[in-house]
Amino acid sequence: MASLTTFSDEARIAFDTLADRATGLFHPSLRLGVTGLSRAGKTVFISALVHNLIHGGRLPMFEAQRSGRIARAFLEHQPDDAVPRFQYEMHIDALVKERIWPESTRAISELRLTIEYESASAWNRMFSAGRLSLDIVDYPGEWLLDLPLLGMDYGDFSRQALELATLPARTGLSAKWREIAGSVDPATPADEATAQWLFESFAAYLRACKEDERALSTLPPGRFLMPGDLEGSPALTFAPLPGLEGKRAKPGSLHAMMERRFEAYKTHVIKPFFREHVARLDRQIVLVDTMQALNAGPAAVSDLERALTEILGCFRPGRGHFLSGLVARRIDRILIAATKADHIHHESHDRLQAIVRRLADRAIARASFSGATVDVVAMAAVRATREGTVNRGREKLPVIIGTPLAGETIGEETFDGKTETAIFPGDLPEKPADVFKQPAAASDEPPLRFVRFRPPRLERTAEGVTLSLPHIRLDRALQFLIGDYLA
Ligand SMILES: Nc1nc2c(ncn2[C@@H]2O[C@H](COP(=O)(O)OP(=O)(O)O)[C@@H](O)[C@H]2O)c(=O)[nH]1
Ligand SMILES: [Mg+2]
Repeated sequence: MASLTTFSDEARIAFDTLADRATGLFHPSLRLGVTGLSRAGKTVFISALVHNLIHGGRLPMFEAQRSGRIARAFLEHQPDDAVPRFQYEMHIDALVKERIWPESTRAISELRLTIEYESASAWNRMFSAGRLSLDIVDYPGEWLLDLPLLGMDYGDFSRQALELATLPARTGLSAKWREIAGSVDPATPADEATAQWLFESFAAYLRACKEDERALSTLPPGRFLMPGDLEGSPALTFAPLPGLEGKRAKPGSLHAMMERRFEAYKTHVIKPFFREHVARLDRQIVLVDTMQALNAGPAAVSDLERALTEILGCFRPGRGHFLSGLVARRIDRILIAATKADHIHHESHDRLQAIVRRLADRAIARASFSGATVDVVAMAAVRATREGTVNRGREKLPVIIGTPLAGETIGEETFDGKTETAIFPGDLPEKPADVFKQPAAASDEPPLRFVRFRPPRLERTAEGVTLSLPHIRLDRALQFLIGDYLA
């Protein structure tokens, strides 16, 4: 007879789960991480996902919903008392009642959605309570990009920061900070005012990169851009120093003070975040604003690819990776989602998806990464536009129609936030590889025409029931992320 000890750990966990289910003592739960850089669309995605599940939205590609097996979905008390709750009701009020986009969040938050369903198989119906708790964790992608710092000491960090700051795209933005940093001697006695001064100018440079329209990738430390609740603490008041090669920090020096704070940042900020949040996730969606990168050009696309490579490495660190000792549970499915696809015509959706596929494949090939299934999707969590065609001469142009936000402009025209308008958004390249190439004739026109639209007006049925938020391919995303748990 096979003994239990021959089971692999994973089989054992599966066995435990089945036993737990059979005794009915345990409701299965699934932790879904939602990340992406700020403004990628995390808040909108979570709000739309929950709203569509609670209100029985149109989700034909989400099998459990299509086949009518979902009895109900409702919000419950979240399992972690120390994590802020995702402000679902507030965000939905903004979207649905006021037709404005919800305010962006700047830290981590969590929401538990419980789904009652009938299993498709008789076997599962016998063992499962037909109840799944989905714990959705929203956290800034900026924090994730900090993880590589765990593999560095203060000297490495300083050297790398200087290297990145002197790349052509960044020299101008970093000039002020480099001048200040070059004017202090690392061996001078430690002094709080100097530390503060260096930190301020370094953080200002990081913010300038973030705001730059060339869509430069985000540089660590992530909390310098998204501090959360640690703003002003010593662990967040440091900066890289130039010219440390081969030098050891003298006790009491500025160098030593910065080094200690950098180590504190790793110990008190990065590690707990990774251990308490990232390492506990079962599934992950990474939202990327691909269209913004496409508009900014090939350098921004390569930057995005680099960020994806780093992110994938964090989710499934391979053997010998600096994170491998910190991981208990491993993410087995990752969805990379290009958001805001409602800005382009559906004829371009497959092209957008092919571009993301290409980015993901290149990132997977380069990352120290294996074992998780990665899929991609081009989607809009909330669809703010409809489609139409406009005749121009003999040509029929595919257009999108929506209400641009007040103050948005195209050419000479400025919109008032009330008027609907048709826009020809432009075409994405047919061959995904082209997005990495510099266009033959450099033109000033970005490839896509971009306006931000107001959230849509919700339609009502004849009986006056408000329908759920419209979307593009949100159901596909759901099927990949949680479909198998409801089988
Ligand atoms: N049209 C459209 N705009 C979106 C969508 N998702 C996000 N946005 C836009 O992107 C902005 C940032 O989204 P948000 O969810 O707050 O980003 P977060 O910082 O990642 O939480 C919003 O204010 C919207 O203008 C979408 O599905 N469709
Ligand atoms: Mg947010």
